[in-house]
Formats: sequence, C-alpha cells, structure tokens
Amino acid sequence: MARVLDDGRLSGHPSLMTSSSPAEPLPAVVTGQAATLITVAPTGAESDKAAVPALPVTLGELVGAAKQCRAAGAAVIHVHIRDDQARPTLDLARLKDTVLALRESTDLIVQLSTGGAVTDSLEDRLAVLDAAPDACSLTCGTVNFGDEVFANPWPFIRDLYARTQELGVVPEFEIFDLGHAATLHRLLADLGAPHGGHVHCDLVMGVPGGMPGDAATLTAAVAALPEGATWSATGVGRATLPVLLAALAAGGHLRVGMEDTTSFARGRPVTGNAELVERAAALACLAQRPPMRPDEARVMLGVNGRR
Ligand code: KMH
Ligand code: ZN
Repeated sequence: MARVLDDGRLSGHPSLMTSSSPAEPLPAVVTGQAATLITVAPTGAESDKAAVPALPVTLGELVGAAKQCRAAGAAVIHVHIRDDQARPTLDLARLKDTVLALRESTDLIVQLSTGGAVTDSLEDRLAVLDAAPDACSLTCGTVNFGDEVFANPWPFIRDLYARTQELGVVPEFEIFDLGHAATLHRLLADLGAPHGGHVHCDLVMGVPGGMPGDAATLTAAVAALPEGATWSATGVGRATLPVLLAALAAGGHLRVGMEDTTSFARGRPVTGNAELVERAAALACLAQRPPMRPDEARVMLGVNGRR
C-alpha cells in the first residue's frame, strides 16, 4: 500500500514516483511546492451499511478508517456518525465521544458535519458545535438533494456562523451551487472573519440538484469565492475523478471519501476509505503537490491546538 510519510514523501508506490528524485518525491517543505490538503469524508448520512458493508459506522470502524486515512495522506476528517442501528444521528453524547476518540487516536483535524441528514432539524444541527470539534462544515444555502431538499435558510446560516465565532470552531464553507458563494460574501460582510481568520471553502460538485462536477463549473465557482480564500473540491459519484483532477490542475485541495462515492471504478465498489485517500495522495504527488500534514493544515486553516 502506498503511504505518505510524516515528511510528506510517498512510499511504496514506485509507479507514481515522478519528481526530480528517482526514488521518491521530495517533501514540499524542501521543494517549496504547494502542498495538497486532503480531507476524508468517510461515512456521510446517505449510504446504507447493509448495501455498503465497507462503510465505517461504529466508533471502532471510524477510528480504524481515520488511522488508515491519516497514514495514506489525509489531514482533516469530515465526520457524520451513526447510531446502533447504523442510522445517521446527531446525538450529542455520541458526537462528543467521537471527537475525543479521534483526537486520542490520530492528529487529524476533526471537522464535524453540521449538515447532518436532510431529515435533521436545524436545532439539532446547531447543537453539533457543543461537541467542541476543531472545525465544522457550514453549508451556504439550500439545495435540491436528489429527491430531497437540503435546507439551509439564511437565518440558520447566520446563527450557525455566529455560534462558530463564539465557540472558536473553524468553519469550512460548503458551496453546492454558485449562489452559495454569493451568500458566503454576504455572511462575511455581515459578521466578519471566521475564527482563525482564514476562509476555506469546499466545492461540493455533482449532487443531483447542485452544480455539476466538471472543470468549467469548477473554474466559475473558484472565481466566485472571496479573495484570499483557499478551497477544496469534492466530486460526488461519477464526478469524483473529473473534479479531483480539475481541482489539482487549478491549484485547489481535495476531499474524498465514501460519503461522496462508494465506487472506486465502474463496477468496482470501494473497499475502504483509505484507498480513496491513497489515490488522491498519489495523484497529488504526481502533480508535485504532495499531501499536507495535519500540523501544516492547522496553520493554513487557522485551527488552534487541542482544547
Ligand atoms: N448529508 C447532506 C444532507 C455537510 O456534511 O455539511 C449534507 C452534508 C453536508 O453532508
Ligand atoms: Zn457531510
């Protein structure tokens, strides 16, 4: 298995060693190349464990996936949790236990989802921040979500953002559509900079009802972001690879994981989150932008030390 070493080098994957060194790519810190932040979204709220047995749904499975993904090159974990029946839940005690367990077993930045499932109440989604994660997702508008609606009304976005500022949680602004970028500008103009002072966005592309996952749309979305913002991109389902490649080409960062795709290739189910991170890390190394370590990501994102 290819692994990203602590200094950013890729080991164990000779076919992907393409830098000036014949053996291994030099770390970004030596070459001065920009590094690639890789976020893993291992679970999500949509896939069914019975249909996707490799989906991590218990705390043990989640921690195991987190460790493997860290070794493969991830620096951030975007977390949704499940109950004992593997159904999505926002149970606060479980969320707190999850944050602690991930902190104890990895140095990943722990980003809790405030999006939850489309059936979750706005109140429960707001309360996620009480689990004291390092970071959280913050979706910047309502979007059709397949046959459902992922509701993010403006007053909720405002309240959630104000609460991140109060509690010192770093938000990642989720952009499912171009109008969400306009809402992000409005939010920053109304309430000021996020905790940590840096704006980081994730373009979620290819959701049925949101923006499509192609290079032209990615370019337009990036142009609509606030100046100085960094961004990653996520392609859902068959948009996974086009978005990953377009994001690398455009200088962006990456989010991958079984929340977004359960197929590694046509007809070949994903066997675990680590192989998605491994593929992203290998492509980032090919692009001579090796994976960023969590400590480097903390600096970029303005995430403080452990609380
Ligand atoms: N599960 C989706 C309805 C987020 O995590 O912030 C929303 C979602 C976004 O996954
Ligand atoms: Zn999510």
